[in-house]
Amino acid sequence: MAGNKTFTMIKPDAVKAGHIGNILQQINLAGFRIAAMKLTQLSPQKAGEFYAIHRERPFYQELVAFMSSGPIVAAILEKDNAVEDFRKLIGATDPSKAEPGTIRARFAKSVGENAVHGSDSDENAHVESTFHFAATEMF
Ligand code: IDP
Ligand code: MG
Repeated sequence: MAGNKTFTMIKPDAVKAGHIGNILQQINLAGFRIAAMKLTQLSPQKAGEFYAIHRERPFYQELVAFMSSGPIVAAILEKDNAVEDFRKLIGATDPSKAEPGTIRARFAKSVGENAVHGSDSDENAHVESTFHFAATEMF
């Protein structure tokens, strides 16, 4: 059975551009409940750990530098079928290929600076949530 939680980050490009409010509104209108949320900044080391799965990819250094370049909004979102439904809501990694109306189509600048993160499995949603939040910060 599909889980009911996913993990997201509003990435530094979208925070800098002033899109926090519009992105959260779109997330809420799509039926997700905010179960945890904070404005924070990843150190290069923490960003490297978070994206360790992409260590061998050519864009890894660029990704780590970007994700630690400014504040992010980290959040846990709750809804039936959360992981899959949220991936649909954000659209393809490359915003030029994302469905019109998706968060990345509306707010992302490029394949690297693509406005939001969304977990790709229930297992990773759990790992990523506990990476960012203590039990006392989840509601
Ligand atoms: P996803 O975020 O849609 O799951 P992944 O393939 O898991 O995409 O890549 C993680 C993140 O790495 C992307 O969201 C994006 O910020 C960055 N990234 C992916 N592909 C590229 C690329 O070709 N150039 C630069 N950055 C990339
Ligand atoms: Mg991914």
